[in-house]
Amino acid sequence: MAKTTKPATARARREPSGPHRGRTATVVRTTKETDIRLVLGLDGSGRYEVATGVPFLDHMLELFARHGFFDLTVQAKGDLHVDHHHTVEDVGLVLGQALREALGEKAGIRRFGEATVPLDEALVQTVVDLSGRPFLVYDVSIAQQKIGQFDVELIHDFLLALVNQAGMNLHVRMLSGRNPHHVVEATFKGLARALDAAVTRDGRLMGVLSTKGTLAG
Ligand SMILES: [Mn+2]
Repeated sequence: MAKTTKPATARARREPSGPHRGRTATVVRTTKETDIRLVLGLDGSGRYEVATGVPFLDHMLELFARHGFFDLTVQAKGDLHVDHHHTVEDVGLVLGQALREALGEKAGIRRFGEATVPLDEALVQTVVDLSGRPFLVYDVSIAQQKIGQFDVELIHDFLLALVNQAGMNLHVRMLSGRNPHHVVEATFKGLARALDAAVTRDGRLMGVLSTKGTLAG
């Protein structure tokens, strides 16, 4: 009896495939609390493959990649039986390391970027300077402490870790907002848009955009 054979089907790949082009960095970091592998491509197209075990963080990282036109792969295994804190903070830390590494000497980049992003009632202004000097101003107050299982306060910790490792100045200012999901989502979209602008190369630039001659901090 003839066997029925299924025709081979071509499966569309949604995840990033092939080598990243342009400025990229791969960071692997393993501690007793988390095990993280992250690949960042600054000259990407917004492709992502994110699995941190924290669904709300995945949601934020995915829209960060999409709206910043970054290619981003994140695989994280953290001690989620303790809580989300180590995983969220360490993913921020590793993303910051990757950003710093991918930028290298920062020659030819525009350095500054800003975006004001709405989501319904929420409006968040995000300003970055890839100065090499870590500083975070996080002027966001949300009454509600949880987004589902996610502790809203962890966003502050994520951004602090990111800023410290990337060596960047970041101001996040909530101009209006009520729903924490909206506020945090507007923050990540704004961060993506501001960073996309700041890492963009300007053909007029020779070397780094600094009269000091360095953006190493
Ligand atoms: Mn959402």
